[in-house]
Amino acid sequence: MLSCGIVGLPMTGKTTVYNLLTNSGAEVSAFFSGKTTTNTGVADIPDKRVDYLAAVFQPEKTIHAQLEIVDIAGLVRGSSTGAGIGNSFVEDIRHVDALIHVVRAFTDQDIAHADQNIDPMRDVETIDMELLLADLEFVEKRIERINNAKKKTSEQQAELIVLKKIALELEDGKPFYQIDLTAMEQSHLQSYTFLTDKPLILVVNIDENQLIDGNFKGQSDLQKFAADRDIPLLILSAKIEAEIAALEPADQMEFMKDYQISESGVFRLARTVYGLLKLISFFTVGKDEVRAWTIKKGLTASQAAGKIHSDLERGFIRAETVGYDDFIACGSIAKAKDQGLWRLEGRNYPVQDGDIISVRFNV
Ligand SMILES: Nc1nc2c(ncn2[C@@H]2O[C@H](COP(=O)(O)OP(=O)(O)OP(=O)(O)O)[C@@H](O)[C@H]2O)c(=O)[nH]1
Ligand SMILES: [Mg+2]
Repeated sequence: MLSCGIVGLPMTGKTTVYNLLTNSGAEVSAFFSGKTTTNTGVADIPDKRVDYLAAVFQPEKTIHAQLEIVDIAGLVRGSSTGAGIGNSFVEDIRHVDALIHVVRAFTDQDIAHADQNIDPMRDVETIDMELLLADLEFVEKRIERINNAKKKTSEQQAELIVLKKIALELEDGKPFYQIDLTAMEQSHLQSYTFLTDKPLILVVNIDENQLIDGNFKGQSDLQKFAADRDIPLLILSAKIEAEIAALEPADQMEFMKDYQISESGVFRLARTVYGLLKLISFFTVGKDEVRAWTIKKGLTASQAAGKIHSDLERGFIRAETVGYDDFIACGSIAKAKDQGLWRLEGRNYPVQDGDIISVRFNV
């Protein structure tokens, strides 16, 4: 399963966002406790198409696409120089596929800010720096480990040269994704991942007044920063969304209308992650189960079949396929067949977002 890590300064609403995404009740506290608990959970990716297919097929089980979400404690500034509780727990998100950075814009006298006043742009830069320092520390540890080896293999010697080059660049303030590396150099890094190499989404957590105003202090700077770097920026109020999520469905709609929220920010967030990771969904349908499967865009029919079961890839014959929109237009598989919209696709067919697929196979 693909995964996302949530980062940010302390007390920005990370765990509140995590709870919304994963529908769980991890502890949020109004004071900085210094605890470094990491929460791990699974988020269903909301998808109206899945809900519709479930309404049509009335299956026993409906399974949405899923993402793993990892929520760590707030990173503190300057921990590399020994400040506060340190940031070693950031290693809990080294394996994730993307990062969600929750930035505080909300004002609340009762919730202390790590840097006293509200300044989203500064906070984004602070966290960028902490991620970079975490990468530097990671590289330095590997360098030290190789240096401590009694006898270095030629492989290790080559790796050491690459690691030293990266360390110099990181020290210069260059995030990993901007460092030029040859294919040869990259080949020595295959087992490593870097925090400053991961796709990133910025989530600005606003308060009620800012939601009503449609603006927060520093918004245009942040929007320009994100646009220049091609970083998706989402603005939402975690607190209001949490209040809405606690209501009965009928009241939820009412509440959202009041705030002129057309769609839950957490829905938007889940969708943005999906887009950022270049993921698409295909569906399998039936009486027992309607299910969304997540694949990277561009996978072929036989590779997609392999996601369901390795036997389906090995013994792949054909993928019986109908596009979601075609299916909706026809209303049933039988009608789609009548109208020639139910296609037989071969193993190299690139699966499209929304394809409803039934794999013919033989093992
Ligand atoms: N006023 C206001 N308070 C919020 C909002 N989002 C979260 N909070 C409050 O801020 C406090 C911290 O929220 P958390 O979600 O635990 O924040 P966190 O970023 O996970 O904090 P750490 O894990 O300690 O770094 C809680 O009291 C929340 O209720 C918001 O949008 N507005
Ligand atoms: Mg938290």
